[in-house]
Amino acid sequence: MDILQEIKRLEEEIRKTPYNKATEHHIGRLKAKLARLKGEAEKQRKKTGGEQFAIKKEGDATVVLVGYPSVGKSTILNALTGAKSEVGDYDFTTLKPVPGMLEYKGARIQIVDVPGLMEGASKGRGRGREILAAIRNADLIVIVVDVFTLHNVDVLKRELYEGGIRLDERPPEVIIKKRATGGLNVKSTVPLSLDEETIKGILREYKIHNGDVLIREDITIDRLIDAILGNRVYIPSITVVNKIDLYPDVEIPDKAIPISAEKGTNLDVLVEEIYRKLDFIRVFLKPPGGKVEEEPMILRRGARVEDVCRKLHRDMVENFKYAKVWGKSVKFDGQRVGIDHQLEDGDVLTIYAK
Ligand SMILES: Nc1nc2c(ncn2[C@@H]2O[C@H](COP(=O)(O)OP(=O)(O)OP(=O)(O)O)[C@@H](O)[C@H]2O)c(=O)[nH]1
Ligand SMILES: [Mg+2]
Repeated sequence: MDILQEIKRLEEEIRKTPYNKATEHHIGRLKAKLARLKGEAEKQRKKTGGEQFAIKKEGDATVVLVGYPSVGKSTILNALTGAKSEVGDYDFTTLKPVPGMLEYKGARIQIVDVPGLMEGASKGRGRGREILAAIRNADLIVIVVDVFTLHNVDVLKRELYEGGIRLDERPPEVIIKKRATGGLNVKSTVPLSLDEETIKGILREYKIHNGDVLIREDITIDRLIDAILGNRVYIPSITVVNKIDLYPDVEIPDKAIPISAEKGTNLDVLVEEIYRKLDFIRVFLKPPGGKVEEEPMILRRGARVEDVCRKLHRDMVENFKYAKVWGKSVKFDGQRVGIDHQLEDGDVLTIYAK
């Protein structure tokens, strides 16, 4: 049996096996095996070529528009950024990623229009794998459907999932330390629904027979496998329903934003939601002995002093001595901090270099 057949067989068996305490361990092993085989199949495909079209990240964050052909992705890009991505009333007008820049509240947000994605993309249909690889770089994904194809939201989410992209999910709280001997030692800080034997069975499926595993959430089989593989990306998302001008009474799914890119309807709401979801913070720089700069530096929440250094100059990280911070991230004003210090919105920062 070749890998693809084996994958089919496993998927079939997982579908047919009812999930309960008695089958949990078995399903855990099957899912682990399935994920491993999919990884191998992916590697084989990569060897057989397929040129990548990566996006060069620019600005303070990158947003990618993802949707079926002809839903209006290029029209949206053009309306938001003034880019000139080709628009056509036929499928696959856009053949490679096209970037544009949106400036909003001081942030420079790169928006990227990628070719249409569809069912089977994760298996390589319609250059799907290259498109998925490009999408993985995004800081935010905007899923675009039009008023006639609302059901494609689920298809797109499934393809992204199969492509290793986890939407609106936090990374699993699992730390795995492999060791040479001593068996598997599983510890958790919260009560677990999964049996320890299921967890160990999954780890062994990945040839992890010795080591310490610390679990800090009530983990599922799928999230445990994601943690072991470690190659998933976790990206927030927004869903947009376009062409609302053609069918104003359509029932909009929960939390989705109805727009008309052509008529300009509701684009302000979309832009505000993009800005909000990107979770920016503003940090004000103060040169040593100088005055606080008026223009803030825009960073993502969770950013550290190191990220500021990188934005300032490529040698800054190397030449960094220490920094002083005034604001919410420190206990007292003018506190001296290191390069790993995490900043907060509104902080003032002075960097001292060698
Ligand atoms: N009525 C209406 N038509 C729209 C709207 N947005 C886009 N269109 C039309 O829909 C068609 C497809 O638009 P594109 O922007 O090329 O779609 P796309 O998603 O980039 O398509 P591909 O590049 O093929 O993946 C064009 O004829 C657009 O003029 C809208 O809000 N309302
Ligand atoms: Mg297009």
